[in-house]
Amino acid sequence: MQLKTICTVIILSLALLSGCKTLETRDYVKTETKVEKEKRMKWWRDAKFGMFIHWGGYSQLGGVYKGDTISGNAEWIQSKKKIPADKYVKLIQPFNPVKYSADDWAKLAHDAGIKYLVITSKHHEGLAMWDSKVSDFDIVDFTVYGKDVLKPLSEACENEGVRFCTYHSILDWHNPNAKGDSLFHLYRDNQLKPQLKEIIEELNPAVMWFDGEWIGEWTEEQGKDLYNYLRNLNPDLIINNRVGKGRKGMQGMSKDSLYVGDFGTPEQEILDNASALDWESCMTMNDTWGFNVGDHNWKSAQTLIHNLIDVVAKGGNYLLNVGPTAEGLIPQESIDRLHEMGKWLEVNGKAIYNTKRAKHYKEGEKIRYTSTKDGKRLYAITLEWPGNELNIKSFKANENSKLYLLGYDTPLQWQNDSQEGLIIEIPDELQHEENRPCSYAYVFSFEVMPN
Ligand code: FHN
Repeated sequence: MQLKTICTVIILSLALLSGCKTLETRDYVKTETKVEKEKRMKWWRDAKFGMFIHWGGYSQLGGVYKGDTISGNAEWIQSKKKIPADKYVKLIQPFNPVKYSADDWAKLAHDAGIKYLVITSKHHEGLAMWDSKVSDFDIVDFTVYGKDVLKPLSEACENEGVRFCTYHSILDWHNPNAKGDSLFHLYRDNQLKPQLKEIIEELNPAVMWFDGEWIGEWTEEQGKDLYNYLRNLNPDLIINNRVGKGRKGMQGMSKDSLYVGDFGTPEQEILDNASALDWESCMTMNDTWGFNVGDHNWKSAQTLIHNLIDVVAKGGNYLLNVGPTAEGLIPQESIDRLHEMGKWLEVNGKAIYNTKRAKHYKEGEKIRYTSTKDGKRLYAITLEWPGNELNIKSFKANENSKLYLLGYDTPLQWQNDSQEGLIIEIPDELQHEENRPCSYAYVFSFEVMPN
């Protein structure tokens, strides 16, 4: 055989082999090992705090239709007001968020101590928020704005060290094929899956967060198929449990471990107790996900910080929502609260990020616990100022441990009392609010006595 022929045969064989490789698909649902899963989930488990962003054509309406402001979820306005599809598209077409700055949003998230951001790539209304080649019903081809918003945000997030993730609705009010069993496969195969492939290839989200899975057309089997399809495109991808049918109503945890998905998704609530399963509580700051001009029912910064602490002590993540306006601005009320959270985390982040559940997650109503991964250091987080003395019954400090209030340099005096437990003395100067390192909640850190 001539050298040229041999080379051609080798090149063709290699091409064939590499071609075969791309055709290989793995059933991740059935075959992923515990070690592989631990490795994949690590960053997410350590991150603890994420930002949810609900932004789409519905933001153009801001919860108002024909002069009437709806209460609650403004992203549902099309359904709540029974707006016919042809009329709805005309209402959202003028969407033109000229004040949108991906850099500002990513910086806001970063400064708030947020480690990952989950934005709606498509909500139930069906409008794709990136330049999709699969459909013209996207922000670039359909709205006045005519520009992609997700790509710039994914880049800005990367610059700020915030992981970019997407939310995607399985249900779709726009595509006529998405309703009814006989045509659903056309929507699934010609829009849903190709669009998700585009998102992975162009935006590389770290998490794909599904929703709208409750429709009758969607089955657990399709959920498993979609999960495997996406993981084969990006093996590191993390996917929530709403990709399948496991979610137990709003409580959001999966009915059992046979259901597909990497983490449970309690919505607008926090689990009553600690859980060893992966879970993330998603919550609004007021009473709506998408921007609603009439919703002023804002949770206080204190409530949001206490929620974050409670969730983390119970072993979960906190995904806190903002609903930007049609102009592309995150409401000032949300910005103010995120600043407060950032300030608190700047002082107390050690007790939140990279921690694990402690042996006890709480003591009474006002103390929560977290622990370093090695279990050697405990963080006792009090949800109110403890006064002159803090008494802890659930843990003792190690003999030679120094005990600190995070943000205050001088070690505190303490003793392990055989009857009372650990007693921490709090200096007089800290009794004055202005001398304390932070507000809202206080972290006492010490080496814990093993038992
Ligand atoms: O219907 C949606 C709602 O609009 C919002 O997106 C939340 C976020 O978790 N999920 C829904 C219902 O579970």
